[in-house]
Amino acid sequence: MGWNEAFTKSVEERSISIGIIGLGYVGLPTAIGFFDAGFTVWGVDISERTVSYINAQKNPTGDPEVEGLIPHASDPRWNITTKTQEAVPHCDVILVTVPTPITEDLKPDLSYVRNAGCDVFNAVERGSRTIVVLESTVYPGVTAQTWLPELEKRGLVNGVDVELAYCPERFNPGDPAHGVRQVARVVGCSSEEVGQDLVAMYRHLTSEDVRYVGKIEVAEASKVIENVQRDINIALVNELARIFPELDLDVEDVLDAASTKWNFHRYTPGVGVGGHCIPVDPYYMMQRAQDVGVPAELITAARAVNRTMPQHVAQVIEKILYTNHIPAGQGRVLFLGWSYKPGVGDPRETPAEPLAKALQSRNIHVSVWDPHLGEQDLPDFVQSVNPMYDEHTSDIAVLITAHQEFLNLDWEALGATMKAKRVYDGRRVLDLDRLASSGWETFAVGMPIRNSM
Ligand code: SAJ
Repeated sequence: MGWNEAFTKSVEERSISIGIIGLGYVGLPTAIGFFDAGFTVWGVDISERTVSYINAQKNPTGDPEVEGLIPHASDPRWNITTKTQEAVPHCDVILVTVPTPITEDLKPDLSYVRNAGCDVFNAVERGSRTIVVLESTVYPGVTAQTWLPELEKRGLVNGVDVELAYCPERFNPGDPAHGVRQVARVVGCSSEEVGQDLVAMYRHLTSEDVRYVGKIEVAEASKVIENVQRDINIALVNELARIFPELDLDVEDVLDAASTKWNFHRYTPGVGVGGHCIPVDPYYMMQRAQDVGVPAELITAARAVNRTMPQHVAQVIEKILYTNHIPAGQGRVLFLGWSYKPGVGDPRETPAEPLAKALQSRNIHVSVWDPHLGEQDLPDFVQSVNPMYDEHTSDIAVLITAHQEFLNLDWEALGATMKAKRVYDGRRVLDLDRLASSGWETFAVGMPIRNSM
């Protein structure tokens, strides 16, 4: 079981078996994708709940991409277990799709990657050249730094017992146009032959381009800078959203004008940057730069701008309440949304949390309405409401997440539940002119505070 010269032919014949370690937002769609492409799949997750949900064909993640697509547990090509050691002996290739979060002190947490590697290496057959591919987002050097020592401890050799490779996941939650079957991939591997064979395999998963890019570190670096670039671009517009209102300019007017230039890349200011990718991956790059003594000044500064956006917005909201003569300690705010991005119920790293905390520290009460999240998904220091039914008497509604439900909202109905018809568009997606014409006081991130006070 593993790589050999006939691997490409085995891929074409679908006679190889593929293991996926970690069946979350990335691993489960990947397992289903390779199953649908005709391969035998062994999926592993440490969570009994996840494994039992999948074996009952129930969606364990809430990710719409897998809804109704989980194969039946009786299919011999579909094997789901909590035991890595049960799956590994059956697999020629093992993909590791486990989380790579950051710690409280903003340092990379590689424990999931290390532990998953150890579980695989403990069960791999010596001399099998089992291909082990890390897909989680890391920084250049992590695959070697984290896994090679574990191989050495077990007397295993890369190129003899295993073939290590890296193929970053590029999965966009809640975006059917960019699921695991529709995104381009890159493969890094110290052996070009193995790398090219992995390209052949991944070409059965995605309809987009797949290419070998050289050694593992090239692929690791490409993934992390994709998200670093995005964080920096968003930080620019968030910084401009703080500057232009002081110049009595609406940042959105300026960005719309600038966007008429052919190579201006349009981003949108907001209450902050959430998710398990964009606000996390830069810390991986910063760590690596620090390791080699080259300061990542721009990356660090951009992160600081985005991370403090909630505090900036809290100051603006406090000012709005104060200038509307709402006594300190009596202000009430209704969050429209909590999830870090529209269309999904995902609270990970959501800027709503630091914003709510900043408002609470100013004795401002926060109620939250997010149709994609339940009360159990929200922290206990906010009040979960559905304003159409629950008393909340808020002084201002703050749009946190551009869920479709809020873009199509019955604003008259919401207005009737508010203490005053006041709205702050934290994502610059509302038609503020239309709202103003129906009696709403309108405010927004990056917009000068013009309305009558
Ligand atoms: N955001 C802004 N302004 C923008 C764009 C995003 O404030 O102009 C905020 C969002 O509200 C959100 C956060 O940034 O809170 C992240 O948004 P995102 O659209 O980047 O969504 P993610 O975190 O799901 O990013 C994923 C990433 N995909 C992978 O890592 C495989 C990212 O690389 C993709 O570029 C992104 O989806 C995408 O293209 O939508």
